[in-house]
Amino acid sequence: MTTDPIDFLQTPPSLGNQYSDDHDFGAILAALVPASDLAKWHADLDRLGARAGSNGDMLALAEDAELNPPRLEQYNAWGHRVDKIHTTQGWDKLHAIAAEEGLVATAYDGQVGGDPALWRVLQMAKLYLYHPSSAIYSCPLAMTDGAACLLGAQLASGEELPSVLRGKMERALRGLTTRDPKEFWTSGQWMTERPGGSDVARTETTATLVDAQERLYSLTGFKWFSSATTCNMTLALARVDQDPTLSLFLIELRPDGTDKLNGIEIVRLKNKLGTKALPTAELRLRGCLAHMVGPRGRGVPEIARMITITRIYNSVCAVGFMRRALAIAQDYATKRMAFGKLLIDQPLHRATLRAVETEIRGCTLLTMYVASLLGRSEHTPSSSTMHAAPLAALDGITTTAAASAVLRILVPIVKLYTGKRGVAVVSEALELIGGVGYIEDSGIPRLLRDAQVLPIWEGTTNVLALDVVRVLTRPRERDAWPALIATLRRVAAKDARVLAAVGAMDAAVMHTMRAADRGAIEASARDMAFYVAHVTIAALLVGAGMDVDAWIALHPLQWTVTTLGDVGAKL
Ligand code: MFK
Repeated sequence: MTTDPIDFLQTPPSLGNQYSDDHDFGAILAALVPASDLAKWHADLDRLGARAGSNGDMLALAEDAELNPPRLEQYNAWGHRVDKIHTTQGWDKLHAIAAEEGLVATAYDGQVGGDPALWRVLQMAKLYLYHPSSAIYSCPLAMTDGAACLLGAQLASGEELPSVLRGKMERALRGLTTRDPKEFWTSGQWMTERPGGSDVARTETTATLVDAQERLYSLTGFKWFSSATTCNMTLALARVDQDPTLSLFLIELRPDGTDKLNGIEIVRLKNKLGTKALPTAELRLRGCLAHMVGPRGRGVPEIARMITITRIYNSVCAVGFMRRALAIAQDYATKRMAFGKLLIDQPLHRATLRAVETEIRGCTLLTMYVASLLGRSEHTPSSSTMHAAPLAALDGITTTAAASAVLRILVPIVKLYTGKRGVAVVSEALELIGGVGYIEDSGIPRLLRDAQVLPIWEGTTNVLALDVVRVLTRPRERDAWPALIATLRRVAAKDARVLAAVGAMDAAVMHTMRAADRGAIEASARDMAFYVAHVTIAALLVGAGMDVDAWIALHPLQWTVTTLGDVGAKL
């Protein structure tokens, strides 16, 4: 039988099990976790990997959420203000799946068993699988986890709390970390205001004392970017009286259990470039009742705990998107013929796929290593983890303090690097698919639009690069850099080239920090951060026994000017 050429129809790409098909990810987990623990996690990860693929249930739910974006009903037929956000079944079911799969709970409830220092690795592995098929339900989960982390630390701090507030915090923590979809709470994180997205010190929202004993305040102001206003609670920054610094507040959005909002008006939903399924709103606060959490005037350092978590989520989401775009491009390359060969057999196409794969491997290893450090900053690792997890055995980070020091410098690095590379990698993969990759209902353009939020949300590339400079210069945080260098030396010990690159990076960064001109230091911050990311990833690849040559071919371990213009070259 012959085929009429005008009848040609391309077989579309499809997605298999997003866990078991991803060999690099398996190798990365094997470098971070003892084999016996990984074997116990296998069924859990395999099930979620199947749910996220073409034969699973999640993609149809995400499609429903994307095609039926949230709708704000501000007034009812009788003219009463109702401020109700309507979401679709797909979005609501993705909430339920997040709870059932323990996307947040895995890091808290101990259900997985084994060494608690490893729970974050499993949790972030699940997020990596869930996120690209979730229509960005991962965004509310990031804030939910950040809030759970912050409230948990506050409750455990030994600080005397008013009984009503303690009860509310405990109830919130239970809701944020449950696996029961009906009881599962999500949290917001209200920082951004009209005068400041990055410079949160410019917050205009004011807090007026209502009841000193209960630490109860009334908040008035305007929050400019509040994602998932469907959440149960939020943590918000506000200024008490004329305080020079901000305080942190816990707000229950609908405290009486009805739809009635707590002194909050939803002004409008944002019309964003991407993340269309996610209800992001502008809010006016008028007499919103809120409890102060943490010491007065310490709101920014308090919310920094939450930001650490959301920045790690951002990185996992970036590598999840990169991998998804590559998975589609790889499968397509085995189905699409051009110039007499399948794309996968075309040398240049294949080389481009390999370069993309190399970038993703490096980004994912760095991200999951940071997840392992987060776990070890929360729980002292057991001796069996330190012995049997290959990278932990090499890095020798056995205390929560040591893990926290390295984490402090690597969180802005991993966030800025993966956020930025995420857009480039997804764009490259889209190009590898060709014209159909540019067509809306292929679903691929959505990946690119959504990836573009990642270098913005939770701090832009420049803001994070300047955070790295602050860590390098702030006396209290100055142990972070030497801790990172010592770690990388241990991890890269087997490879003389990479070991030399770690030494050269230490010298170059220290030299830069000694420059008299603060402006010159700041102007070089971004290139420096990229350089640190490249060398750190090379060291981790050596430690994990993965292909470091391909990485170095892509990123020679030198300080290069990555920004537009020549600011870095002036140094
Ligand atoms: C996914 C879908 C999204 C939908 C669309 C959304 C679009 C985007 C919407 C947004 O606006 S997202 C929000 C973007 N904004 C940010 O993420 C905030 C960026 N700004 C920063 O990260 C600033 O560096 C920060 C607000 C954290 C601090 O700036 P400041 O006010 O200059 O504070 P400073 O003086 O650096 O630090 C104050 C204290 O906090 C210090 O402690 P001490 O008082 O004890 O010395 C710092 O050590 C501590 N601190 C600051 N950053 C920290 C930290 N501690 C730990 N980790 C950090 N990262």
